[in-house]
Amino acid sequence: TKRSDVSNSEYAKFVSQEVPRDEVSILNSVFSHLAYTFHKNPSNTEAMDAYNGIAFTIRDRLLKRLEDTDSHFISINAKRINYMSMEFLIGRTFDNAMLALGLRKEYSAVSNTLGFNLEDLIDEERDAALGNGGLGRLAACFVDSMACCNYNGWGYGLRYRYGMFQQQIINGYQVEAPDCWMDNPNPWEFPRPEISYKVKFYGNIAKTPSTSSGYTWENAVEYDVMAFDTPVPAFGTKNVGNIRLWSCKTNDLFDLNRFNAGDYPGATGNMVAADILTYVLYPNDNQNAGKELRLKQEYMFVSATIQDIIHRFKLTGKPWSEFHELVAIQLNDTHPTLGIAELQRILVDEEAMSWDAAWDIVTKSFAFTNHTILPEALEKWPVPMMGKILPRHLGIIFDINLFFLQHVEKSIPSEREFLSRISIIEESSPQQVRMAYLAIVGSHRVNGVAQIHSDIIKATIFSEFVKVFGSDKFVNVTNGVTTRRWVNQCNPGLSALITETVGDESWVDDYPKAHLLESRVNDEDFRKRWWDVKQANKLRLATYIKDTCGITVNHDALFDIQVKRIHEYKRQLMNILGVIHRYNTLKKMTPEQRQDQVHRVIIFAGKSASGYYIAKLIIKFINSVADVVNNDKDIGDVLKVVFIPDYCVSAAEVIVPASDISQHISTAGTEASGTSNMKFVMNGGLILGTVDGANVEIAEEVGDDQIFMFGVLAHEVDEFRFNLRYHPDPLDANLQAVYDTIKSGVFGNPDEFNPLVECSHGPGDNYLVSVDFASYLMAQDAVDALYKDRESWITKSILCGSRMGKFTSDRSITDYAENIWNIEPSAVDA
Ligand code: GPV
Repeated sequence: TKRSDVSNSEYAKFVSQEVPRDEVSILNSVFSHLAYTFHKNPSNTEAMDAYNGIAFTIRDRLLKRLEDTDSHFISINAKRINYMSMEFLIGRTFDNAMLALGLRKEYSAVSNTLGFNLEDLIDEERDAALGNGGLGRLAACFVDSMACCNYNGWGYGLRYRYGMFQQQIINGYQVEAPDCWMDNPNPWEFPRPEISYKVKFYGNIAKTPSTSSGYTWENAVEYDVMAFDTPVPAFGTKNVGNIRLWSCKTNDLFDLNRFNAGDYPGATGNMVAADILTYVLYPNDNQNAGKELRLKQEYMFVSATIQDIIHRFKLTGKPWSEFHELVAIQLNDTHPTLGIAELQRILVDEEAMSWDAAWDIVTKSFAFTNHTILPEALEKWPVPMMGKILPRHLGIIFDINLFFLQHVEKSIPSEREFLSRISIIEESSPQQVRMAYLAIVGSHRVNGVAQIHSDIIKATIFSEFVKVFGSDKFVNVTNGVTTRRWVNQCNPGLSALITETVGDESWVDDYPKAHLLESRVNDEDFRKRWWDVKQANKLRLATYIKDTCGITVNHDALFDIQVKRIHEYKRQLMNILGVIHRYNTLKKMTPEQRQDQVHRVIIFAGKSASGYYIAKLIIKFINSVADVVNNDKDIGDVLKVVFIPDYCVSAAEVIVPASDISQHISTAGTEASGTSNMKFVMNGGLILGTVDGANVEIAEEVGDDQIFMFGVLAHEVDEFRFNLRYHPDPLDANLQAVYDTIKSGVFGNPDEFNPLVECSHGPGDNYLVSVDFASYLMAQDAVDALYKDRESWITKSILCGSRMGKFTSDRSITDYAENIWNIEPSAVDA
């Protein structure tokens, strides 16, 4: 008998067994991992060991499902979505996986048997923080939803050794420390050394008749890039998703001869050069730093991914003409746009395809999501830099551009000016490659992430492309968030209420069912429990604040929360100026009047890009104001200001369920969507926001009355900016009083904070803080008034929570599947 026959039949028997789900079997597998994976027995098992031992048994169970899912999709030749993203902000996996497998109770009992509380073990896990903010978290929600909705979808990204930096607050200032998340064993990844590809940089292009395109890429530096798979647990289905992350193999780059000669730096130089490619995630959100190493990261990511996609496609044995029927590639912003040039290069240089046939495949496979209109975020690469690192790709991009401009000239007779405006190459000095333009030209669909944003990109930054390609190429897919993590996992109290109302847990992957909550809005007992759940979540956050900041806050106060990346356009500055106004107002009152006011805890959290001077100054300013307010005996509990350090996914899971109000107050037209706004409202928080991003659609769904909206509208912004520059109105008296307080020096040296004064009024006020300030304060007054009327508040909170069905990422993914990917779901156990 052949080895394969024996092993295949035995193996078939083995894998057809269900992995046991009972407590005793689970406990035994935990013992086995403790003993044989980690060299531990129950007497020397610490919390970290217990977490690892348990997590590895979950890992086993996930891997089984991952295998089953993969075989299933291969067997039916399913089309696959390849979601390409430089960021996946996953956070923790442990709790999420237990809930997905439906084994949380069993694992809780097993933890107790080992002498631990499951909640404490959950806190042993380090966040996987491979992303900056909304864009990276969206990618994580999307792979969750693809798996949950039974789509054949994989995420592709980079395995950064250091994720998003850890933020310390020292003397009020942000200080960055490396995020050493790989120091512990990671139960959630599977190294796949057998899956590796060569990725090339530098070198030169030679004309050779031997290739069909006539070009070869010579003298390049080559690296081996290898895969690490991260299974994505899915709730309510046996499908499991996958995020494939790339990293360089470095061992064979060690130079033994140099080492033997005593040249240690020389011996390891090439290893370091390869390793450093995936050392760090660039900590910029909505900002393009243009660093050479980042371009190399992007190309390494893109090249390995496209090669992997092609490899899988070839296994199907189908002709190239069917590539786009089996492969969809979604570009999460422009960061993976080089994939367009890479696929074209492989097809024409290595697969001997004609330019036009290759280009047809490329444009039918790729689609592009835009996440911002902020000019400083739009990626551009200098032509000389790209020519040095990726000479062949630069040539291909010039050709793509040439054919594109020729097409435009033919179809719409246009002047040179028009052509230079839409050219992929910006004629600056040096020339620059406009990545968003390349992404549009190389894709069959382009989408924005909320209706207002999709409308704005068509009318502004991409308007010329609408003329060229027609309006239908540009679509909207409003963002969403996974209800598995952002309701079921982070808010057990609320989840129990929804489950009781719906009758079962089906709402977790069918979120529109939460609308049934509305039927209980007049039920006294239900209303009380709804309120109690919020109070319990606020108590949990108060404890977290005590532990992380040492500040005692009263959980009966109104919790007013703004947590997100620190950015001028998000206007944390307007928030803190409003806090100073509140402080001034309270100071003028008698003690009796003060006690009569709504007590508030104002909570901030968020990281600033390390080189973003104003954002860092805003953090210092918030902390300086907090110091004064929190230590003012007159104020006491009436007002507290808190800056929670090191905002991250696991912190958000404690913060989000605890809001009464959350603020989403970007200057109209600047926030593409926002996604935390959705999470807060799902968890029964009301929002105070501008008419921007997804706030607009949230208001449509929950009703204008349920939401506190203020501020100028997107189409008015330009005119206000113009007026601030040339015909400024007199300054609002309240804002002037706030500036006077700052200038009096109560918050510290006023010179230090002067740049913040200068960028919040007059010609420096790019984000219209001074324009919106008065209406912002009015909206805040309305919040106070409503909070005093507890019954009305509870009604609004329930109505909001029940009407958020649209904002599950399952709906977003279904929109993508139907309108962009043209793909059907298929369950592994169906
Ligand atoms: I471009 N976004 C982000 O987090 N980082 C970025 O570099 C860029 C965009 C965000 C937008 O700012 C949010 O409005 C949006 O909700 C999110 O992407 C997901 O679409």
